[in-house]
Amino acid sequence: MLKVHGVHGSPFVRKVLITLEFKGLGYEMVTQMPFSGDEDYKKLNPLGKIPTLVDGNLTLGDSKVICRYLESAYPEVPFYPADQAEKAMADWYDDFASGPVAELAAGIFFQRFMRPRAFQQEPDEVLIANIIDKKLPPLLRYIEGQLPSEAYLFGVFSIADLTLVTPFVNASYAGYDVCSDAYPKFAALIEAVRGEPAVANILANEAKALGFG
Ligand SMILES: N[C@@H](CCC(=O)N[C@@H](CS)C(=O)NCC(=O)O)C(=O)O
Repeated sequence: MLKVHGVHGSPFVRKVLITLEFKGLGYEMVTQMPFSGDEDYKKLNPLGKIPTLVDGNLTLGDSKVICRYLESAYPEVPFYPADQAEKAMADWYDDFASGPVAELAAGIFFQRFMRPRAFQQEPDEVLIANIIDKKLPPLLRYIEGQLPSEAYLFGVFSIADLTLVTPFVNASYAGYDVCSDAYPKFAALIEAVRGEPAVANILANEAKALGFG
């Protein structure tokens, strides 16, 4: 059986779990905390990052690589666009959202969600304001400009939509929601993606794991 090493709450683990759920693939989740310095885990993934996928003899790190592999190895329920240009755009959105966007969303999440809970520290609201007021808006304007007037990027729900949305699930746990007045298409996309059955199922598991459910 496929194994995913990671924990709920990571935007990267979430992306892999939703891909598996969407494709209807069974898997086992092996709890692995990030930043644990676990030397045994580093034998699977020398970077120590989550997620890692194990499929028989294959061990893969990096959520984008994992989702790409799942699409090639288990193509019955496609989660990537078929068109080559759209597929390339999906990869680009994945890099864009997993890099700078996720970093900023994680900044809000870390300050407001993790710091009080894990370290009993107050969030740095100056740093958060700098992210929300200065750093995020150019990236959000780019996303808004990429979106069609209705529904999903490439007609039907795909990894491309998921990858843009998943960092903002973390930001929403920390009380930040994309403003629907400023970014109406992206706010609508986030709602639509959250309503997809595969996403709602994983978010329900995540809510339980994080103590919301
Ligand atoms: N590019 C990687 C990023 C994974 C990542 O940064 N995961 C975080 C948890 S959300 C992590 O494991 N951080 C621990 C570390 O950086 O040592 C992916 O897409 O899987």
